[in-house]
Formats: sequence, C-alpha cells, structure tokens
Amino acid sequence: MNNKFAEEFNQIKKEFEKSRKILLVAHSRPDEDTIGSVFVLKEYLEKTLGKKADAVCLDVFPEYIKVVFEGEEFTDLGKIKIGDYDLLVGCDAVERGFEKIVNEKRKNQKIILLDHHPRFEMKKTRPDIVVSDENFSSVCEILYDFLDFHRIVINKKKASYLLAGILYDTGAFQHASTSVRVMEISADLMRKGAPMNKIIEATFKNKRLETLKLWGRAMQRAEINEKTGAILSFITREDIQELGIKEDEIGRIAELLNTVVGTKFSLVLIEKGGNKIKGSLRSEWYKNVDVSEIAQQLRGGGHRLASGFEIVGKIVKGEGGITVE
Ligand SMILES: [Mn+2]
Repeated sequence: MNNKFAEEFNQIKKEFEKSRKILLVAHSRPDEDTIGSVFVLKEYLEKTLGKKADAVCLDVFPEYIKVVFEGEEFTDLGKIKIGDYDLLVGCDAVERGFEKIVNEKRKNQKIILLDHHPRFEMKKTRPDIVVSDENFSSVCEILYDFLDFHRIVINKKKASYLLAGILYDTGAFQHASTSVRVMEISADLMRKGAPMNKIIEATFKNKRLETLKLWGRAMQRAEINEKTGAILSFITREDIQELGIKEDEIGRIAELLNTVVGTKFSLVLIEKGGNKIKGSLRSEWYKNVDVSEIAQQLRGGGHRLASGFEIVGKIVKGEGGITVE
C-alpha cells in the first residue's frame, strides 16, 4: 500500500467526517478521471458517511460515458449556493474551473485539492489540504489509495468509476504513467467488478464518422519539422463547423500524430472562436522532451508528456509550412 500521503489521507477523512455538506468540483471539459473522482467521493460521502454531497462542473456531463456512470448527473450550479458548503473539494486539473466555481473561500469553509499535475497555482484561494503528485497516473489512482488506506469497501460501482479514470488517463494502459502499481490496482478493480471492456468501448471506440473525417484532415495536413523534430497539424474553424464537431472529439489528434516514427513531439493547433487558437502538445518518455516547457512559454500548462496552451491569432499555411499570424 502507498503510505506516502498517510498524513493527508487522515486529515482528509477527518474533514469529511466533520463536514455536513460537501461540494465536489470536476474540471471544465470533464473527462473520466475528474468525473470518476467526484462520483466515487460522492458515493463514499453519501452512502458510507451519510453526508450531503454535490458534484458540479462548468460544463455538461459528456454523453458518451453515461453508460459507465449510469444515472449520475452534475448538480446545476444555478441551483446551489457555494456558501452552503462546509468543504470544497477540487478533483483533477484544479486550474480548470475550480476557482471560477468557488470564487472565494468563505469563513468556516475548507478546501481540499486532489491532483496529479506537476504545477498548479491558485490565485484567489488557499487550499487547506493538497494531495498532488505527478507520479500518479490519475486522481482515481490517488483515491484508490485513499479508500484502501482507510479500508473502505470498494464496491462494483466505485471500482467502475475508479477504473474509468485510470483507463482514460493512461490511454488504456498505453501512456508512460502506466506503472506496475496501476496494473495491480486495475486488476483489483476488475476483480471487484469494474467492466474494463465496457469502459474502453465507451471511452475509446465510440467515434462518429465525422470525427474520423476530422482526424483524416488533420493527418493529411501533418508535416514534420526536421529541425525541431515536431510533427505539426491544424484544425480550422471551417473543419469544425462543416463536420459539426464537438470539443471532446478533437482531443486525440495530437496523440495519434505523436505515434509517427522519428518525431520528438506533436503539436496540433485548433482554431477556436474569437481569434483564439488552442495548441495541444504530446510526447513520450523515450523521446526526451518536456512539452510542458513549451506550453509554459506560451502561458499554458500541463504535464511533461501532455500539455496545452491558448494564443491569439490565425493559422496560415504557406510555402514554409504552418505558421500563426
Ligand atoms: Mn487526470
């Protein structure tokens, strides 16, 4: 068992027990890790500890994973008062939306942050307890340790939610974060009834034809910069409109490009509304590049192997390749 966070795990449990109402915050553009985390905690807080807990997010619950998280929904932010909660818990990528939702910490409120991103900064609020370690594949992996540490029963539902987060964040055991521990935990979660195939099906094999067409366009345009070893491509506003693409369907292009032999990292530029461009960077351990350094120079953030940024401009494809003006 991982006891690295023994002290924090004890403090967190005490805070849970002391609190009456707890707010669980998922990050914007929610993925399986943030959703798995908030709903595992909700289940534990409500069923085991008898507390009132609400899970919230700035964005809607993604349709494609509802088969894994049957019956779960975010609580409407318009219907709650942040001031009513004794404890606010941010789960995963806390920079994406936590402070927007929480706004400011009120008297008698406590904040717990659970994350596995290397750096994050809270501008307005000071957390009381932080568990954050980039050696963990996911927040769901941290929560497995938390439940295991306190000998809390992981039923089939909790096991499914945790495995969904781990599978998503490890790209179904393909990313460098897939440690021996991840495999052991995942095996245990399967033993407890988590449906691995169903989760993989829902998460990775649910593509619409339009999504694949979009990927096709991006693959067609890809080019390798010999100097930097980058493989670059882009998606325009027109692509997104013509094909009727939703935000969560763009995600994996950078990952696919990153599989090209001989490249150091991939960069995909996506035109968003309002003259903004989103950049997605991916690399692999053996390629020896820290893409979060590139992202940081552009005021973005993320992990060593997966980062992003947002800049203002327009994508131009000229003689010399892809540029931003
Ligand atoms: Mn995560």
